[in-house]
Amino acid sequence: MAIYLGFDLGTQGLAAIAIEVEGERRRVVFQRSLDFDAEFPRYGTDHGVLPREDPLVAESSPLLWAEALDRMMGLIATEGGFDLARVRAVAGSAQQHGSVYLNHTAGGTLAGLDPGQPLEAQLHGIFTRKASPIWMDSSTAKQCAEITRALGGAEAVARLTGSRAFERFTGPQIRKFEQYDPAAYRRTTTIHLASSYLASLLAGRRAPIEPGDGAGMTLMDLARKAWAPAALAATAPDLAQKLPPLVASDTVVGSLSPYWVRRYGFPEAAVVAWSGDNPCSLIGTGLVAEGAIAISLGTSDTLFGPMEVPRTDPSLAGSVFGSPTGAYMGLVCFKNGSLARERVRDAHRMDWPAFSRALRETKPGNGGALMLPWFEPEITPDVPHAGVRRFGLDAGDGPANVRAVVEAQMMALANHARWMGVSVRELRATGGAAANREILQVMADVFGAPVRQLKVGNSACLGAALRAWHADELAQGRKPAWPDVVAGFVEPEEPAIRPAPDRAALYDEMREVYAAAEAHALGKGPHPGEALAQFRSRFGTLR
Ligand code: XUL
Repeated sequence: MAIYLGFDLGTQGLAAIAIEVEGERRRVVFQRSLDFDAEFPRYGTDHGVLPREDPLVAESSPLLWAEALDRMMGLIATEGGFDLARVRAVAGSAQQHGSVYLNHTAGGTLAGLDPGQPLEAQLHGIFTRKASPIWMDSSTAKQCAEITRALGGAEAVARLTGSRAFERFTGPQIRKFEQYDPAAYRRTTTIHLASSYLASLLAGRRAPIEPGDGAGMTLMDLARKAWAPAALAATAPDLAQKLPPLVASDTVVGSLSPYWVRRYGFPEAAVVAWSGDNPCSLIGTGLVAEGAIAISLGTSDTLFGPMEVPRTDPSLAGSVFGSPTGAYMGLVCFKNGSLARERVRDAHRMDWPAFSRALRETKPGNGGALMLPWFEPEITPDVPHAGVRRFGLDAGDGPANVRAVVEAQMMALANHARWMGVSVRELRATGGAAANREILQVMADVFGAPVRQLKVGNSACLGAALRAWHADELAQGRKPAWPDVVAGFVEPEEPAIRPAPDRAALYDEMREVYAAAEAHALGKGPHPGEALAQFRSRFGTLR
């Protein structure tokens, strides 16, 4: 029976999954994750991010990612519990936007890796930039403004690429690199995304980029799924020569290189183009047709759903990426996800059970106490400098702060997803915090819709494995329909977490108050004091 492998390079760790498929028989046979801070302490990362003085800069190490991939392949070989010869194809998911910069020696090094030596030890000479900027970086406001100006304004950029120029997107990051270290930029022969870099390590050659992840670069013409010459010209010189080609998401880009075959005994299985974690999660949550949305509660909180034709967000807060199905996906991304929840948990010396208890023991609406949870600069809305705001909320009141951070996150998700125009009948929840039913209860109440957990918690990793299978079927001349590919893996768990009917009016009103507080904090509206007082007079007694 065939086995397909999926990897997920997250911000804080690397995960892998193996699925077994034959006809109607589908099951997960192996799942494992490696935490960067705990398992690879010599890199000195904090939650997967290298220490930096400038709070706007966020970088990680491409060597760490390679070492984690090597360790994971070894674990699959020794602890997978299946005959490696059964592995037919491998695909991956990676945190989006992050980039890796290689010199002219990379091709030869990757093709000639010595299976007797660890991978990481052989890669030191291939980089023109030691650290990789990642999606949490918000240091490129200047470059975003320059690119936006050159392309005729933010609306024009969004029309062309699916998103306005965001600071974390790869194009502005490349421009910054070229401006700060033009000599190293000139020495760079290939600029990879984290996804295409890891696919290259597996295939032993330069792997292409696919449109799901390519759309997060401010460099791709979304409608044509091709590099946009005007965007490349607005970003950095000679960029066209440095970018790998764009290929369809279901492309087999090579096979596992001799390194993996000889070092661990893998077969020459197909390596399928890697994609971003959000596009892979779309598949792993079973969202292969328009009309439903999922929320991923991970290092970033994201809300996403499939789109047949791209509709861009008039407020320019959201993004449109390619879907691995060949269609599109809408996405809203929040930087203050799990790390903000952790900050509140830690500030009040709680563990996760105590955090959940705090949610159970506090009342919906929090008696009109409100938080803007900007522990880090925020992506949605655009908040360039960190700063938590509290309205009627005592910073020392642990349980109230727990409810405030979760209610704020859910209201922000709901408010900023309106542009996608999807009437939410049901939500699928994924990511680490989706295991927490109390958090999902707040989600259900705020959205006024049932929330379903999924059997496989890491939907990005599962989505990668399903993409491997789908591409392998195509390569053999079959035409598997996406609903058949995901069937048996993505059915939500029963029972759903249902919204309490008496909370609908409360959260409808509270979402308006939250929007007013947000607008005020951004200098776009009056103090929400009056709106809050009205809300408290109607719902405050619930405390
Ligand atoms: C999406 C985004 C994050 C990263 C990390 O635009 O920046 O979701 O993909 O998960």
